[in-house]
Parts: sequence; C-alpha cells; structure tokens
Amino acid sequence: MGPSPQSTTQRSTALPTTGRPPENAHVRQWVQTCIDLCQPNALYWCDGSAQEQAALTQRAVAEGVLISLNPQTFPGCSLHRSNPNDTARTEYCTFTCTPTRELAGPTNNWMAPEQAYQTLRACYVGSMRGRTMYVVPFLMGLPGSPLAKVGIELTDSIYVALSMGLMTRMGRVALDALGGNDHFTRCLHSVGECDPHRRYICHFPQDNTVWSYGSGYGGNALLGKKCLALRIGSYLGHEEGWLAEHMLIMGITPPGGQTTYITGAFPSACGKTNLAMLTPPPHFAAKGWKTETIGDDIAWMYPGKDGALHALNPEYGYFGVVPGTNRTSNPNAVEIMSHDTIFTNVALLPDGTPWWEGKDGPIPSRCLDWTGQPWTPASGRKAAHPNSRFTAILTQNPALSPQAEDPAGALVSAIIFGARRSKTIPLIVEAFNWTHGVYLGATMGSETTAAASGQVGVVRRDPMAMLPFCGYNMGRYFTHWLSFEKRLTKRPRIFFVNWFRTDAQGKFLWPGFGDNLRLLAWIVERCQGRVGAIDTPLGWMPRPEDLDLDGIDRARFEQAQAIDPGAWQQELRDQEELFTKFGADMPNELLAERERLRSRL
Ligand code: OXD
Ligand code: MN
Repeated sequence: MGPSPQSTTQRSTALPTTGRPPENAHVRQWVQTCIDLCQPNALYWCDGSAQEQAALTQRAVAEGVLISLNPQTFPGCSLHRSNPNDTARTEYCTFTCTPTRELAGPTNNWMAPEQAYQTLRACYVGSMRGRTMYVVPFLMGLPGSPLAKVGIELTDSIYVALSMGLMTRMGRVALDALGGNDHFTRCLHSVGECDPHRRYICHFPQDNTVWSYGSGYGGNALLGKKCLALRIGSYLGHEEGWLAEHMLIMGITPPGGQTTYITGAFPSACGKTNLAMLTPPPHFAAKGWKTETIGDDIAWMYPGKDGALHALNPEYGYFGVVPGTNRTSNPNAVEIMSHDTIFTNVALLPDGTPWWEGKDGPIPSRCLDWTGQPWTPASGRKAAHPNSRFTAILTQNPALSPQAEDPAGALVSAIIFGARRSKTIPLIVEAFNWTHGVYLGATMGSETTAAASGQVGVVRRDPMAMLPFCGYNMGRYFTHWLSFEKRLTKRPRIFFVNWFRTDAQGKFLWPGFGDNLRLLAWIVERCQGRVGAIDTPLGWMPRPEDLDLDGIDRARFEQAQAIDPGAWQQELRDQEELFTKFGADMPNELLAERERLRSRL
C-alpha cells in the first residue's frame, strides 16, 4: 500500500488532539508517520457531523480564512479568498507517478515514484509546523455501492477540511465503510508556502496514494474529486472493469413516459453543471417534460449483471463555476447557492452579499473584487475571478434525482460527448455504433477555459474530456472504452454535441441553456426508437422536423449543423496528430474508424 513517509524524530504523544482516532490500526499508523513528517502543532480527527462543520466554520472565520456573508440574504454562507497565484488547476505540476513512463502515457506528466516521494518528502518536512493537521476520512460513492471507495485526506487547510465535508460523505460514514481493513486511498495534502514553483500534485496509482503540496485550490487540494475519483479511479476502473469519467449524470422524463438517464462528458467550464441542472423551458414544462440531476462532474460506470451500463455519482456536493449563473442560465444553482455555501473568489458587496459577473440584478456601483480590492464598473477588470466557485451539498438542489440515492446507480441509455468549438463541429450528431461513438469521444477537441491555468480559447484535443484526468496511458484507455462493446448487451447510444458554434459575426448559432432540452428530447426519443434521423458522413443527424424547433430560427439551426468539407480535412489532420502520439497503444479500431470517416467525407 505504498511506502510510508520516512520517519523523522518528532513523536506526537503530546500533540493537542480534537476528536477520537478510529480503531483501525492501519489508519492510525499511517497518520502517525505523516505527523512525524509534517510536524503539525495539533491534530483534528473529523467526524463529519453538522456540529463539527459549524464549529470549524466559526474557527475558519476567526482565523480569517472565511468571511461570513450576510445572514439575511445568504444564510450559512461564507467567502474564501484564495492566494491570487492559486485559482485554478495546475496541469504543469500534476504528475502520474507510475513505475514506467509508458504506463502514464504521452499525455500525462510523469515522474518516477521514488523521485516524486523524495521531492515531496523534502517539501513536507515540517510543513505543518504551527498548523493543525485535519484528518478527513471520506467515502466516494454511496455506502453499500459496489464501487464505493474510502479515502483519508490529511490536510493543513481548514478550508479544505470544510469543503471536503460538503463535497464528500465525510467522517464516521467513511470509517464505518472501511472497518478494519487498509483499502483506503492515502491522500496527504499541505498548502506549504503556496508557491507555484514548489507545487506538486502527484498520483501513485499502484500505491493508491495521492500527495499534493503547495496549492489550496479545489481541483488540486480536495483530493477526493479529480485525484481520487478520476485519476486513481480511472486506473482502478481499467484494472477492475469499470469506467471513471468526467461526466454529468441526469434524468429526463418525457410527458407520460419513463425517465431516461444520460451521462455527458464536457471539458471543464463548458456548462456541465448548467446542463446537469437544466430546467425545462416553459413550453417543454407545459407539455410535461421533466429533468433531474444525479451528478454534475463525475460518473463512475460499471456493467451490471443485467448487461446495462450503470452510472453513479461518487461525490456528495458541487464545486461549480459561479460567473454567469443566474435565474435564466441555471435557476437550480441559484437556489443551491442561496444558503449554506462556501463561495471562493467571488466579489463582495458592501452589505455582505456575494456578487459575480452575470448575476441577476444590476451591476453594483462598487464592491470589493475577489482579491479584496475596491472595484467599480470603471475598474476595467472582472470583480469575480472567472473561475470563482461555489461549494454546496447535493441535497440543496431542488432538481436532485431520487435515483441519486440508489447505490446501484442509474441505467444509462445515452452518453453525450460535448465540446466548445466555435467552428466545424456540428450542433448534434449520433454515432453509428459503439466504436464510432468511442471515436467521437477520443477525437474531441475543445477551446480551453479558465478552469485550468494557461491560455484560454485555444483548441486542444481533450479525449472524452479526460485529458487532464486519465490516470494511465490514454491509448489503453481507448482500448478499455472499446471493450465495453463486449461487456454490455444493452449498450447506450452515443452522441456528440457542440452548443458553442458561432456565425461569421461570432454570435452563438444555438441559444443553449434550457433550449438544449430540444436536443436532449431528440436523444431520449432516439433511445426509445420513436424519432428519425438522416445518415450523414459524420453520423446520424436530426432533420429539422425531428426536433421541437418552435421559436428557433431554422436557418441558424441548419447553419449550426452544416458540414464544411474543407474544415473537416483540417480537423482530420489535427486528429492524426493526437493519434500519432499514442504509437502502438493506439487501437487499430479507431484508426480504421478515421479512415471510414475520411472516405465518407
Ligand atoms: C472542475 C474542473 O473543477 O473540471 O470540475 O476543473
Ligand atoms: Mn470537472
């Protein structure tokens, strides 16, 4: 179960301690070795109770880590301002530390495990001096679920401990699930000096271990999410025959019909949360269409004994992008974040209310920006950070699906891959078959967003939206996906969508948000065999008469679906560049699929 951190001389016998250690000797022993390494001044065993969350919130406010928001307008809410150098995931210092470079594959940063352990040990020595180490046991997945996994995160950040209490099933429930065994992901986290030049997020899939140092940002520091549920999870999925995916899960119920569950992969900050929480627009609602959320970011999917694909959300909360959220774009998110929410890096109005670009209501004449500096509309900069976030538990979502409570997960009828592409990629297409669908996912390219540090708006290949999150060689990941054709007898249909195509003036051709239900309705009806499509070189596409386009400009819809052969030649060349990277690990089935597309075009 991975090498222990090297022992240093200090023992913790006199360490002031809050809470009770568990009986589990593996946990106690591992925590002790980390105490010896990081040398905290105090130890806090989290139990996950509501009282504890309240007490820790008070402590965080007293320490200046959180600012309480207006209790009348935003009860139970607080604001955290991060270090300005630490506002997004940092892929350049995220490493997959597998025994060989080729196990990590060409798309991951690789570091040899011994080198990584050595480098981070040097960082951790004494890194918690003067701080409290919080011991955060957490469960990803529902208790009793066939895929549920226990992790224990040790962190010196009270913000991380509190956020883990919202994002995961935290405390006693996790220790109960663990019992006396030592099958838990060992997650060690220290903000250290929060220096981007001394920042590492290292994954050791073979050791079931994550070590994160030098960042307090969600994706780098809440280790249950991207690190365990996706990077370690995808590795385990490959070993054990399931899939850990960067996908939302939602249910859609047609008038008088059965709920159809779909999953959808979109790169970070491309509207996954909005789609997962979509509210039917009035004329759909009037007809009786309903939607519900199971998860907004991560799906764990396994083939059931029934031959169908089952999906469950391993998380217990949302860590969503705030700017642009309002009663039109996402009324459910507005409701979720109206109470008991931690906001990170939003602006603050003089009355203690949070504010962000795109919020309902007028633009304020003054406020404090996300760094705490005075701001006015004339300041010429954003008041809220473009990657500012809200953290809140699932049950605050009025559209939460009852199916979210089912440890066996929901039966998946359709999988959607989606990207942000202003040109070339059509609004919606359905794959001809499973292999073609995997090809559509594997060739996804998307314009980059603020969720990761680096240039925003350039197209990068992001297969299945998993480029930053696949914990092993992506060529083998494609093969793993292809293998589900045989593992499943009731295979979901696969679709590709792009709500972001623009006209020559740069205006979106499709209204998006609630209107995306027009396309989801087609997907649901395709799954139920109730609606037609036409055969095109790219796949099955709806004819205008196959969709509810009431109130939509039909010419713009057709423009959004247009296939430009010249642009596709370039697209194929770009895809080739990606495929070449994987060398012998690239499955032949996908190369053959590309040749079929080339000849159809
Ligand atoms: C996220 C991300 O925070 O994808 O979900 O970056
Ligand atoms: Mn995400």
